[in-house]
Amino acid sequence: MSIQAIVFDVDGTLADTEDGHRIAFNKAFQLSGLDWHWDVPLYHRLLAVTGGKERIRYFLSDFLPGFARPADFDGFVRQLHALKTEQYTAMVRGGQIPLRPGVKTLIETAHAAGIRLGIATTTAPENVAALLEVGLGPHWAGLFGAVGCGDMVPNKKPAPDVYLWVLQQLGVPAADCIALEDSDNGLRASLAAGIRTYITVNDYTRGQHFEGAAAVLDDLSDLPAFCRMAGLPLPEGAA
Ligand code: XBP
Ligand code: MG
Repeated sequence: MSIQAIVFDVDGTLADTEDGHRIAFNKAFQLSGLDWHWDVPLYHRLLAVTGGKERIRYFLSDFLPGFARPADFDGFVRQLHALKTEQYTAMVRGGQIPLRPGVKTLIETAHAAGIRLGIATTTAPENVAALLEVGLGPHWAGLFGAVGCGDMVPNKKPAPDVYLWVLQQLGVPAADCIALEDSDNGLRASLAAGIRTYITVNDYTRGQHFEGAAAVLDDLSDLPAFCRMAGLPLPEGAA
């Protein structure tokens, strides 16, 4: 059976975003008068937990247990994360985080060939909209049959929830779908949903373990080679 749908992870896959997130977190901490600073080595460790709000909680529980938590701790985390999202979307809209090589052509080629497209991400919906408005144009949402993100599902990656939700929305069985991911958490989620998954690594995920991936690539810069491997229609003009 030919591929009926492609489901894309966002952070690290559509674009190399994670250091932008790290910088946005640090800006939000500074604006909030907090003396916290997430450097690259620490952020590598914090990425074990998906979801920005969950990551802040993980940082406080495992790296800053002495922090005096405000009475409304949930509200504190929510407001801090909302401030971070403002910083991050401003960076994205400023053009600082472009789509990775081959991504735009893959999306446009697959859409033109009638393949259903989905997004399955842990990041906030505002971040998806900013990244794809800049990367694909104002009508980006029309290219996707389902956009699963952030708190829409009860359990974030590595749980399969967001992938199962997207498959259900697209009405495509997992066996007729492929996924594109960048991280071990993401791969565990897509494999648990029964989806054949291709990995494109980045500096934050290169050293992770990807057992079960259909292939592990540096990126999609040789898009015709990827399309042949994955059984996808070739981009226009590809031999
Ligand atoms: C990666 C994540 C997200 C981002 C930060 O998402 O785990 O939490 O690191 O974004 P993806 P938020 O599933 O796209 O790889 O602060 O909005 O969560
Ligand atoms: Mg990712």
